[in-house]
Amino acid sequence: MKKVPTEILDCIKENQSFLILVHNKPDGDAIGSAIALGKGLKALGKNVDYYIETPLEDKLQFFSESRYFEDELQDEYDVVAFLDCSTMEYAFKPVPMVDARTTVVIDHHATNQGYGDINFLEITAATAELVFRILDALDVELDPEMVEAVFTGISTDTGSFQFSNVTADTHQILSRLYEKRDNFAVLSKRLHSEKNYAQMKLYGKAVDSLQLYEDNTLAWIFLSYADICKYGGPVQITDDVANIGMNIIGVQLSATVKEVECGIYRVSLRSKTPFKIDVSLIARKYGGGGHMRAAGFTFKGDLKALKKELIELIEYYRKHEEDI
Ligand SMILES: [Mn+2]
Repeated sequence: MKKVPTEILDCIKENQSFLILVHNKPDGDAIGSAIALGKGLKALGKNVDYYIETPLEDKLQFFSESRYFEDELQDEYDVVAFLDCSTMEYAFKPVPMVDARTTVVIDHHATNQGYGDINFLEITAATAELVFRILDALDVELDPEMVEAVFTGISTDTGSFQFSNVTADTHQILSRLYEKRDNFAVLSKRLHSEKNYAQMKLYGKAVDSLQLYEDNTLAWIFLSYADICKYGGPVQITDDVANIGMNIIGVQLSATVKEVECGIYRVSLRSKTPFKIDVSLIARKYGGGGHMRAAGFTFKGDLKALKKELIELIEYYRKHEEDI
């Protein structure tokens, strides 16, 4: 494992009050990193506050430390730490922003330009890896909840260790976590597989609606407003519903269309390696956003025309395969 920059370690040793921030709609890595670092700093005798958007996703609602996420803040901190935020805009911040004598950025996104006074930026599988290394360098003993927090961060950002971002370092850290505890089976299941009854039924409905087009390269999933209401409402749709199409052999592009109000659709697009289809092109055209492999937008209009557009996108990439 590479060394942690000494500026980060000195900054922690020399300061007393810390505020921890993460990105909007916090995911497992944001929450895991925040809790591991926050509790680690507290173990060193520091004063720590969090400012983190709630409510958390159901699957992340088990950390007792999250009871401090809505505590009142001070006007000023020695250090404000931004975790897992590729830009400062992406962070969930108090308004007005508190004063910070020093800002620290700890992040693993390739696009991070380093907007802090001190930056610890490295392309790792998860920000939680960087937090683990900081705590290790400071000889902080991880308590059971910190072990779960680091595991949650790494496990969620690697799709349960299936993504291409997993490295030898990732597994070295995992090996250290397993020394602290026998197994992570229950936690893994909670983070990746478990659903409530309504979510599972909605998942089944999504599978049932699946259609394939264009030599089975386009997957199309449609959930009507009535279906969504029947099985728990619009907020209950999980990421794995959007990934159903991607798990079918031969599919290159997958669209999951959810009717969030009568005639208004939320569309999630996914594309699969090694096919070079940039789904963010379509999302941006309709005022949405995202990445090459995962993007989304709100759509009001003729779904047949949208389907045709996706088929044309696949055709375009097929024709230009060589020169892309
Ligand atoms: Mn992350």
